[in-house]
Amino acid sequence: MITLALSKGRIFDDILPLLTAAGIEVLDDPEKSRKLILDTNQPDLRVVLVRATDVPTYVQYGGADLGVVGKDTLLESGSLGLYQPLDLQIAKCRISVAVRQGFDYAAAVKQGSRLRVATKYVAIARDFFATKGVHVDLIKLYGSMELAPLTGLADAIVDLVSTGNTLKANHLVEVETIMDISSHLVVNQTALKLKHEPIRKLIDAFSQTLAQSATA
Ligand code: PRT
Ligand code: MG
Repeated sequence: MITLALSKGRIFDDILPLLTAAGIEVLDDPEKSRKLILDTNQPDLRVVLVRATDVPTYVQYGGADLGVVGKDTLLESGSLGLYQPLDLQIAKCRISVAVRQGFDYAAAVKQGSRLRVATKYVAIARDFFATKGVHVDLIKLYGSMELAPLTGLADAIVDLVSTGNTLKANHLVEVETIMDISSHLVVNQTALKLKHEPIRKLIDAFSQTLAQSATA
């Protein structure tokens, strides 16, 4: 049995076409069912639904053989010795610095005073500002980062952006892109050895589809 860890929402929705192209059909709709273990049309493949941030942990400890996870989550968790064979090019977004409209970010950075930055991505933010030589006080949040600059909790946030609509709706502007983000396939190293054949088959099926859509 091969166990694939996915998170509900955009990653699940975006991986479906890749699964379909590989001949895999998930037999339950996670938005309708409360099941956490979903069967597929392949008797030896099942899907487990976990929080996006828990996917690397499940795969690291073998609770799942493979998983699909955003590069943001992987970088933030330190990637834990997982084999990362494929960038699946799904759930694309970017991780950016944003501030309140009218806040002079360039001046704040140039002045060399400490910038207060709120984020869920403390490791990514620390690396980014350290490389730039900007002194920051990082404030760890678990959600609604957009609120931080509006309430005076922070000068800036580091958060994921896709359309930019959420920033706009909260009178925030993106001032720097830290990196582009997409979701990657991660594989448990032991599973890769012990279940080499079916896992290899799945990786090959995904990469074939990706190669086809790249040339299409
Ligand atoms: O939501 P939950 O707390 O359960 O967990 P999660 O946020 O870790 O999971 P989920 O499903 O929201 O995100 C999973 C992965 O999707 C992330 O790790 C990213 O790699 C990827 N992804 C792609 C995104 C976005 N696009 C995205 N837009 N994750 C979050 N967002 C947020 C963004 O920060 C903003 O708040 O969605 C909101 C809408 O974005 P705009 O710019 O389109 O308005
Ligand atoms: Mg979310």
